[in-house]
This record gives sequence, structure tokens and C-alpha cells, in this order.
Amino acid sequence: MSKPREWLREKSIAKKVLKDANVILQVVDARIPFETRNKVVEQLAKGRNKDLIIILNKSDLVPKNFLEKIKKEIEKEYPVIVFSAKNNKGVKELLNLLREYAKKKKIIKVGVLGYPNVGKSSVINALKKKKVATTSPKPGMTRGEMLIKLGEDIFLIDTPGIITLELPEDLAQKGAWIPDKLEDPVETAIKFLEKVIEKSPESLEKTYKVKIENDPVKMLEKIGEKLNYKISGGEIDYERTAKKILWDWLKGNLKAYWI
Ligand SMILES: Nc1nc2c(ncn2[C@@H]2O[C@H](COP(=O)(O)OP(=O)(O)O)[C@@H](O)[C@H]2O)c(=O)[nH]1
Ligand SMILES: [Mg+2]
Repeated sequence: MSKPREWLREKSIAKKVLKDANVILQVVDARIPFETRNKVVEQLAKGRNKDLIIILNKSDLVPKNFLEKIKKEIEKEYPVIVFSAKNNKGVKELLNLLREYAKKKKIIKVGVLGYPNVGKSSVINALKKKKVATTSPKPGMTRGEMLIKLGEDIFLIDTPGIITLELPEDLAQKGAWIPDKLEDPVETAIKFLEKVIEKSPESLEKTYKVKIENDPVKMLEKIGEKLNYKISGGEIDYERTAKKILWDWLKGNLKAYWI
């Protein structure tokens, strides 16, 4: 996904799916559930009277008590399924819920929406119990929409994602943008580290075996040192370090999480 033209195309796909589907699965990253919820999708679903279910995917990356807390919070608004496409967790529960909807409507079309890389295609594969949708750690791998049959009365629609005009820097903070394609990965990583230091510092200690610094620039330097990412002359390679941290976040190696 690069800039505005493709966004517009993807936006129109998401809108079409919102019209065609009778049930919307909004897949979110359980590590940052509120940041990966999309208000535009929720408003459009509401306006069109579509049932919307929130799938807390990648639940294997966060502790149980955190999951319970956010589930309770989101359930005030929408049904929530705690899911891990990686561990096949939540598959039965979600299938049962979809079958309930199908009973009421005869045939249901289920639109799967969510930010790039939250695991939309993986959720579909877990439900289907085989690899029908293309998955990738690179955001933007699903192009166009794809209809997948799940039993006699349920169809799933895989999509490239979401309706958003957020900037690449902001998407990268959500693990939804390829770090190598950022204009200034160092700046983005510093912004990201600032947040992690505040909200989930222990994740940095665990992943990089470093002591926490309050200053994100110093933190970046320390991680670079620990990784031994150096340029000639012995200086820290900030750009390489920044990209590594953002890739670790994207790939789930860095298990930071917050509300
Ligand atoms: N740890 C973990 N990783 C997951 C899970 N689901 C998907 N992923 C990974 O997240 C990345 C993006 O998945 P994909 O299904 O292509 O996301 P999409 O862009 O939303 O369709 C891939 O590297 C998946 O292996 C999960 O439940 N747990
Ligand atoms: Mg996909």
C-alpha cells in the first residue's frame, strides 16, 4: 500500500464490503486494541445496521488479565471474541456465533475488516482450517476482495483492510506499515519508544535485555549498542536499529501492550 491513490481504492473496497456484508468482523491487534479499532468502520456499520463483532486477534502476545480487562470494556459496545489465529484459539466460539447469525438470515456474508497486518487473512484461514487467504508479515499483501465459502450458509469476504487517511508514521506505530518504506524510521521509532517506555517498558527489557532509559533517544542508542548495530567508526547505526525495533513490533517479537 503506498499513498493516496491506493488508499482511495482500498477505501472504496471497504465501503463496498460494508454494504454487501450483513456481519462485519473487525479484527484488532490485542496488543493495542483501542488503537486498531477504526471509528469510520464502526460508524458506517452502525449507520447501515450491520452486526459488528470485534476479534481480539494475536491474543497469544498479551497476558490473560489484560485480555479480560479489555474484553469487558469493549463488550459494553460489541460482542468480543478473544482469538489467536496462531493457536487456533476462539475458532469454535466464533463459528458458533456466526452460525447463530446465519440461522436468522439464511445466508450471511461476513466482511473481514481491520488495519493492515492485524491478521485478517490468518483469521479466515483459522476459520476455514486451511490456507485459503494469503497471509504475510508484510502489510498490504491482500489485494482486492476475495469471497470464501465457509459452510453452506456462510461466506467470508477477505479485504485489504480499512478506511483510513492516517500517515505512514502513525500506521507504523500500529504495526501496519513496512518500516523500510518510512521516510524517517528513526523519528518514528523514537516516537514509538516514547510510548513503549511509558506504557509497557518491561517488554523492551525482555526483548532486548536492556535497562530502561526515560529518554527515547538514549533508549534507541542502548538497544543499538546491545544489538551491536554499528556503522564504520563505531557509531551506533540508528536507522538500522530503528527499523529493527519497528519490525519486531510488527512481527510480534516485541510484546508491548496497552489500552
Ligand atoms: N502471534 C500471532 N501472529 C499472528 C496471529 N495472526 C496473524 N499473525 C501474524 O500477523 C501477520 C499478518 O497476518 P495476515 O493474516 O497477513 O494479516 P492481514 O494483513 O490483516 O490479512 C502474519 O505474519 C501472521 O503470521 C496471531 O494470532 N498471533
Ligand atoms: Mg490479508
